[in-house]
Amino acid sequence: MASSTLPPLCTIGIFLTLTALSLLPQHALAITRHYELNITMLNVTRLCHTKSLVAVNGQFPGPRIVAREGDRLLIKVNNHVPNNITIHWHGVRQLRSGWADGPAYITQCPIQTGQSYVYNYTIVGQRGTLFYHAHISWLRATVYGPLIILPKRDVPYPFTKPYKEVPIIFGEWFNADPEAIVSQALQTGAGPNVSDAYTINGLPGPLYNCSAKDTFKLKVKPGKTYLLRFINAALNDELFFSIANHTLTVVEADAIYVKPFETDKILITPGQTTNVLLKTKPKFPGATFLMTARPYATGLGTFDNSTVAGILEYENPSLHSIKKLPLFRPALPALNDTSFATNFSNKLRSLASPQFPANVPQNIDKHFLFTVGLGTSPCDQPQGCQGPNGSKFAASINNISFVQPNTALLQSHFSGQSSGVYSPDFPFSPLHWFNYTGNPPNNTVVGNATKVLVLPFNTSVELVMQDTSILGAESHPIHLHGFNFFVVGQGFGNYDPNKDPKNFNLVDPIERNTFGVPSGGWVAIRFLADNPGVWLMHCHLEVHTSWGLKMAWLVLDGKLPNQKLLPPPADLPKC
Ligand SMILES: *[C@@H]1O[C@H](CO)[C@@H](O)[C@H](O)[C@H]1NC(C)=O
Ligand SMILES: *[C@@H]1O[C@H](CO)[C@@H](O)[C@H](O)[C@H]1NC(C)=O
Ligand SMILES: *[C@@H]1O[C@H](CO)[C@@H](O)[C@H](O)[C@H]1NC(C)=O
Ligand SMILES: *[C@@H]1O[C@H](CO)[C@@H](O)[C@H](O)[C@H]1NC(C)=O
Ligand SMILES: *[C@@H]1O[C@H](CO)[C@@H](O)[C@H](O)[C@H]1NC(C)=O
Ligand SMILES: *[C@@H]1O[C@H](CO)[C@@H](O)[C@H](O)[C@H]1NC(C)=O
Ligand SMILES: *[C@@H]1O[C@H](CO)[C@@H](O)[C@H](O)[C@H]1NC(C)=O
Ligand SMILES: *[C@@H]1O[C@H](CO)[C@@H](O)[C@H](O)[C@H]1NC(C)=O
Ligand SMILES: *[C@@H]1O[C@H](CO)[C@@H](O)[C@H](O)[C@H]1NC(C)=O
Ligand SMILES: *[C@@H]1O[C@H](CO)[C@@H](O)[C@H](O)[C@H]1NC(C)=O
Ligand SMILES: *[C@@H]1O[C@H](CO)[C@@H](O)[C@H](O)[C@H]1NC(C)=O
Ligand SMILES: *[C@@H]1O[C@H](CO)[C@@H](O)[C@H](O)[C@H]1NC(C)=O
Ligand SMILES: [Cu+2]
Repeated sequence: MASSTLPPLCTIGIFLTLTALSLLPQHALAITRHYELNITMLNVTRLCHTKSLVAVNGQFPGPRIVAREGDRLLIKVNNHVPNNITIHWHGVRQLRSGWADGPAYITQCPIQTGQSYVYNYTIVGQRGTLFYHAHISWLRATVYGPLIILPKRDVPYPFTKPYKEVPIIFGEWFNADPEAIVSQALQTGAGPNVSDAYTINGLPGPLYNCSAKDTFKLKVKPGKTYLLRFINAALNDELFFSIANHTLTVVEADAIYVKPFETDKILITPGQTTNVLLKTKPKFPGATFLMTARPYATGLGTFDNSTVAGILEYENPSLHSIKKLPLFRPALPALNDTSFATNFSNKLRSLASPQFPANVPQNIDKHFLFTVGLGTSPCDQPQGCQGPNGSKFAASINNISFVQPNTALLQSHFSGQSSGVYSPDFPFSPLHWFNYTGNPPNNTVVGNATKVLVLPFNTSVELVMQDTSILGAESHPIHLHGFNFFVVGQGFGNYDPNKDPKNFNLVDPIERNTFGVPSGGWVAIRFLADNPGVWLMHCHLEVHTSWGLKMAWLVLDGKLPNQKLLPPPADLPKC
């Protein structure tokens, strides 16, 4: 019954139950949506390489999950692969339901082979495009899929009603096993092997060898408005994207409506989502246009600089009368075009309407300054290491490279057994000042620890994240679990606490869950710590996360009953 009212998005393995029908007004029907995700091995061939990869329900990318704002989701994950697994619902606020967030050893122990776990959470105050992905080691390379939150029934979009909605999810294809790649890199200390292709909905497209048949095609009718729901699920690369001869209107980012603006290119970092309207031309029977994506890369390391392409194809009403039109290819910014990145991110503003206000914290309780960047750790291999000067690559926040514990932080916190698991003394600011974006210090060795930063319930936080030039300045797309944040300011060089706050936008800054710390610069964000639990914050370039560019916030319970973390579900996996 309820599923028939969804737009024509396919809903796989879903059945619905209505709860508390009599208690709620018609527009606020609380629906529980059940999904089952079987994690299984799947043989997939791309670029003439066949490999067995970890997939969801025999699909690659994984199936779509669709819900409406206000719905409860009960998603049973069954692990049928040799690897440990967890799933993260990227961007979902998880109000008081931190047990369902998913990062391994932060909010839960992994679901081990043969085990199951039901992720149980409600979508509160969010609508738009998000995604789910594995949150353990590099399994998210192949375990990911769209998570689409429709507005409440009878609540329209604040933009033209689209004729059709199409998720477009970017990924990275490795001919080798990504788990072997990360484990080799962490052992040798070198940068990990780069991917062999980028993908659109799992398909590399015609610009790669042996790949033309694996091309994403978007078939459109002329004169219609399409809502394209972009998701960057790539492991290690920010991406530029464009469709030849077409303009896109950006309307949403990270499931937050934005002031619409037109552009012919977008930039999307791993962990970000962007909804755009594509208005097709009035008539172009049989015409085809390429859509392409390739990286925005700022670091010194090597990266996959290849280009994924898909095809926008106008349907052909009279196949016989039209001769084949040429295929147009879009122009993308240079691989290192930081000024495009800056201009693009400056265009993103919250809609900030009465219905969708931007609740920017105005009075700040706590100010923090975190450096984010690369570094080294000493070689621990008898045969030597292949990182900088024979050391190993590392990465850190405030010079602390996060050490993954053997048990989940949230469980240790909840049970009052944190001793020996984590310490609550993550530094508020760098312990030593240096010219963060100037000549790097000679000593690049990072410290390592499992530390959390403790926040009382409802603390309003301003955090400045400062890139460093150690081993090269680099853009770091930082993702915060459990919250959205407002991006109130950004700039290049070192943050100046006396001058820069004057220019902060406290009116309509973009609100999102992932934002790139500019290469060689800083970003200031604000959020209200109104969600008790342990919340990971990390670079969404998986290589940097693996090197330790992550930390966790511990938000304490509030005094009122509805300000407390709920108890863990009975089936929460054990370590
Ligand atoms: C998951 O696997 C179980 C047991 O193999 C099967 O009964 C169920 O239909 C599968 N669910 C989906 C959504 O594929
Ligand atoms: C994948 O291919 C291998 C080798 O061809 C085969 O042994 C295996 O059964 C296949 N696995 C699946 C899940 O189809
Ligand atoms: C899901 O979580 C809610 C809130 O904690 C709880 O009331 C409900 O019983 C849970 N449902 C299942 C199936 O565990
Ligand atoms: C990484 O690349 C190197 C050089 O091409 C190769 O020797 C090595 O086997 C690759 N590692 C993995 C895990 O595929
Ligand atoms: C594609 O194949 C050709 C011929 O085998 C080769 O020269 C070229 O380097 C390949 N290109 C890529 C991107 O692998
Ligand atoms: C597409 O754009 C190219 C380059 O700007 C232009 O030469 C061509 O005429 C355009 N084609 C169409 C069908 O608009
Ligand atoms: C991509 O990288 C390869 C290998 O590092 C290099 O040879 C090639 O010139 C690069 N291509 C572009 C377009 O930058
Ligand atoms: C970008 O790369 C080009 C060469 O590919 C180089 O000439 C230019 O200086 C680079 N720009 C920046 C800002 O690094
Ligand atoms: C930091 O380094 C930059 C680049 O070398 C330099 O321009 C700047 O003056 C330095 N700042 C301070 C405070 O030393
Ligand atoms: C770094 O090393 C160089 C040469 O080895 C030395 O001249 C310089 O003073 C050192 N800088 C610092 C900050 O220690
Ligand atoms: C952590 O730091 C200690 C020194 O405090 C060092 O011995 C150890 O190798 C480091 N571990 C890692 C994983 O970097
Ligand atoms: C899976 O996780 C458990 C609990 O943390 C751990 O003991 C085990 O070694 C892990 N297994 C694999 C294959 O990583
Ligand atoms: Cu990073």
